[in-house]
Amino acid sequence: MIAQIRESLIRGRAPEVVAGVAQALQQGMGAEEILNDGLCQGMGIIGEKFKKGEIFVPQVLLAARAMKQGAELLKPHLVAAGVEPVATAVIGTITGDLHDIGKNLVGMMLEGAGFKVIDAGIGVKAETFVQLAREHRAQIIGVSALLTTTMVNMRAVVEAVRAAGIAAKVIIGGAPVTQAFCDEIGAEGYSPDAASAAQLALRLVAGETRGVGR
Ligand code: B1M
Repeated sequence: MIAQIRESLIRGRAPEVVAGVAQALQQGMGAEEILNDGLCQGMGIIGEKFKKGEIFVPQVLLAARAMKQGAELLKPHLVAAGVEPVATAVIGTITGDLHDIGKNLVGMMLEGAGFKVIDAGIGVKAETFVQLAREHRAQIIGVSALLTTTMVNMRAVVEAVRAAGIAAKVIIGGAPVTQAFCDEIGAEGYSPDAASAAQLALRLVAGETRGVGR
């Protein structure tokens, strides 16, 4: 069934993906398994095909739409309901970058871990992250980047947070981002996936000063 979801996603068939996800949930499959082995792996294959020039932007967009609709169905299963928020997190995709699927997953996982999430959207400037963090008294600022050309803009967020003197901790992630890059720009943490980003945020809120998502 997971293979079928992946295949439908690769073909960009959103209704099939939604039906597959619904069926998998009905049969008792875990939401994280469906997300990671079905939807995320499918998008990974799309990325490979795009890189090799086997498919083009329209097909990637169709797959992205299918991914979003499938993930939307999983959201209630990933998010804890009716719990008092542990803290507030502002999340967004860095300026110049419009990839938002990973960022949206991070948002879902943070909500699942009990955070109140303020989603600043895509193409978010450093000043906007700071302004929202101040306004909402956020303890975490989560920044996503998918392009090697935009990840460099993450440094400005760290610098703006320091300059503003706010207490929020900056965590970063996205396909090209690494722990070494995190250390280089002085962000408080990096994590390779959405689930570990939420765990990292929890540890930072609990008092850890710097961390790595595991
Ligand atoms: Co784009 N794109 N894209 N794209 N796209 C990539 C990123 C690329 C690697 C494809 C490739 O060549 N193989 C490549 C970047 C190359 C590079 O920089 N070295 C690329 C390119 C080149 C481009 C354009 C320039 C193409 C063009 O126009 N010629 C263009 C740029 C537009 C822009 O942003 N200014 C572009 C456009 C697009 C679409 C609009 C068509 C679409 C985005 C749709 C959308 O997001 N709404 C798209 C897509 C879908 C992709 C790929 C295929 C898939 C990305 C994705 O959603 N993955 C991608 C290839 C790839 O990554 N394999 C590609 C699924 C998602 C769940 O994973 O976002 O990595 P990801 O999130 C992961 C982790 O990274 C992590 O958690 C998630 C998993 O749990 N994570 C965090 C993410 N953020 C985090 C934050 C954290 C912690 C963890 O803490 C805060």
